Amino acid sequence: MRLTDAQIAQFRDDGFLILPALFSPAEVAVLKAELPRLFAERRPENFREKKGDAVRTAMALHLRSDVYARLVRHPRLVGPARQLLGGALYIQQVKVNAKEAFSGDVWQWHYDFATHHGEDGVPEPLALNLHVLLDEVNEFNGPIVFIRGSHRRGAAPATLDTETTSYPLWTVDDATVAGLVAEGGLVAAKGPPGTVLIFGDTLVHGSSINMTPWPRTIFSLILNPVANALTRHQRPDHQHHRDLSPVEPLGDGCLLAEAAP
Ligand SMILES: O=C(O)CCC(=O)C(=O)O
Repeated sequence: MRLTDAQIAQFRDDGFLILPALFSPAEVAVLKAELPRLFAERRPENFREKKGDAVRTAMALHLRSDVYARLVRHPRLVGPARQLLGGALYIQQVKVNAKEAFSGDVWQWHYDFATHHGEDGVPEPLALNLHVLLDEVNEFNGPIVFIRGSHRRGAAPATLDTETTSYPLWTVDDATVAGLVAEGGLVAAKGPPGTVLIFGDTLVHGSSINMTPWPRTIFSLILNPVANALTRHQRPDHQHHRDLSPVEPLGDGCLLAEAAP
């Protein structure tokens, strides 16, 4: 899978790409079938919502599931990342972010590099966040909202918020968000299951609560150049993996290969 020149130009301009239905319904079904078992596990990699017991984010899935071990090497994710970044990339973080029906909580306005730099000492904002929507995401069930062009501002001021949700996050203040929104506007990252989102490390984004009857789960893979690796190890491995082996893509049919009889 290769991005077109127009898609690369759009990524550079907007700071993100939305690629509808890149994974098939059969592939998404294989990915979703793993989640009940993974979410049921009581372990530090599963962060639960502040209120209630629902899983908010489940990490290190490629080390907990053969299916996700193949997804992190999928050419439809690794191919575009290599095109945009070049060179050797390591698997920095792997998770599924869930928003359960009626209760999925907010992700405050933030950009990922604030955490990658502030917590892990990553030198430059080069990492890419590659998402696969595992449910239909619409305007109602808590889509990720991007501030178009906000990546161009670079690293905005950020402060660590340990109160709002169960997951500590370096967040951007309201005045900065207002200015960025006035300049670039907002885009809700909606689409059918299998849609891929790609966004960079300084793009400001967030999502509101899910007050609908429709659960929303999204897979996220962060790939970072080996040459730009973490320099601090204060967070656990599942939040920023220490294995800097360059990721090598598998074949395009890798998700369905083992599912076949
Ligand atoms: O799942 C969400 O709504 C937000 C996820 C997010 O902000 C991230 O992966 O950086």
